[in-house]
Amino acid sequence: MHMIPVVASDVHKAHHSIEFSRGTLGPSQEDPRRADIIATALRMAGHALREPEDLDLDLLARVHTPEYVEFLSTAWALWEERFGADVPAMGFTWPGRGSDVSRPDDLVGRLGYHSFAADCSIGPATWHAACEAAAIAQTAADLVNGGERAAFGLCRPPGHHATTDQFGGYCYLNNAAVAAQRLLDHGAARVSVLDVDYHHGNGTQAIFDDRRDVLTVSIHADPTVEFPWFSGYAHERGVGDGDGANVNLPLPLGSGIGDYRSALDTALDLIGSAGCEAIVVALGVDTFVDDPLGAFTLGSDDYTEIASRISTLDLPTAIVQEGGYAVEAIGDNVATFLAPFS
Ligand code: SP5
Ligand code: ZN
Repeated sequence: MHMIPVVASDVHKAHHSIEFSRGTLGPSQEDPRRADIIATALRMAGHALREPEDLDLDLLARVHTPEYVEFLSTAWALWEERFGADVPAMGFTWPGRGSDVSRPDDLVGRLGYHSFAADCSIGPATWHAACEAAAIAQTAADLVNGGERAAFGLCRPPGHHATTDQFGGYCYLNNAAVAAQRLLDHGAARVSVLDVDYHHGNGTQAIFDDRRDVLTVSIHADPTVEFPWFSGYAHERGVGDGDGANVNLPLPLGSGIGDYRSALDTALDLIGSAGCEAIVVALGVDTFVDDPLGAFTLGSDDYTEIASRISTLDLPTAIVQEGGYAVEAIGDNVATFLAPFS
C-alpha cells in the first residue's frame, strides 16, 4: 500500500498564541502539542514525513495583500520595541459597520485593521511559523502537481479563517488558499477547496469570493450560533465573476454523521459536476464528538466514511490541517481520515 506523503516541520513549536475567551485572556486552545500528536500518529500509521520547500513569496502575494504581508512580517518587532517582549500583540479595536475604513499608520490601529477576532495574538515566532505552515501547504500541492494522488500538509498554525488581509480564528496565512493557488499555477483550470472544519472557512471564501477558478465549499456549524458569526450562511454564493462559485452548507449544533453525509453528498455532487481538476481539503477534526470547541457528534469511524466519499471524486487531492482540539483523539482521527487516500 502507498501511504500518502506527509509534509511537516518543527518550526511551529515556538508559536503559541493567547486567546480571549469567556472574559479571560489565556493560552490558546490551538496548542503546539496538536501538531506533534498528529505527526506521531501519522508516523505510527506508516506515513513518511518530509520537510517543506521554501515558501514562494510570489505565490503568497496571489493570496494576501502586500500591505498585510508587510504588517505580519514586522508586527512583532514593532510591538516589542514599543511595549516589550512580555506580552503578545493583539487587535483591540475594530472598524465599525459602514465606516469608511482607512489603514492606520500606528501599529495598534493596524492590529485592529488587520484582524477580525480576539482569539489569537502575534508573538516572536508567529510570522516564521505562519510562513512555514504556508510552505507546507505549497509543498503538499507540489507533491500532487508532481503526480501524487494525494498529499497531506500538517499545517500549524491553521489557515482557513485568514482573509486576504486579516488574521483571526488562530489563522494568519491561508494555507488552503496557498495550496489551491499552487494547483492553479501548475495548470489546473479550476480547483475546489472543500472545507470540512467545524467552523466556516470565512477566509478562504473571502479570498476567492469574486473568482470562478476556485469553487469554495464549506460544511460547518450554523454561524447564527457559532464562530465566525458573520459569514458561513447559505445565501453567500460568491460575487461578480465568482457568483455561484461559493457554497455554504451550515448544519445545526449536535449534527452527526446522518446530517453530515447529506451535506457532504451535496458538496461532492457540486464539485464533481463543476469541472474541477484538483481539490484541496481543509481538514478540521473539530467536528469530533469530544472536541472542546465543537458541538457536532462525529465519531472516529465517521472520518473513514467522509474521506472515502471524498476520494471517490478521484481528483488529485491536497489535504491541509485546520482545527481539531480534542488532543487525545486528533492524531488517530487525522490518520483515519488519510487512510482512504492511500
Ligand atoms: C482553525 C479553527 O478551528 N479556528 C477556530 C477558532 C475559534 N475561536 C473562537 C473560539 C470560541 C470558543 N467559544 C467557547 C468554546 C465552548 N466550549
Ligand atoms: Zn475549526
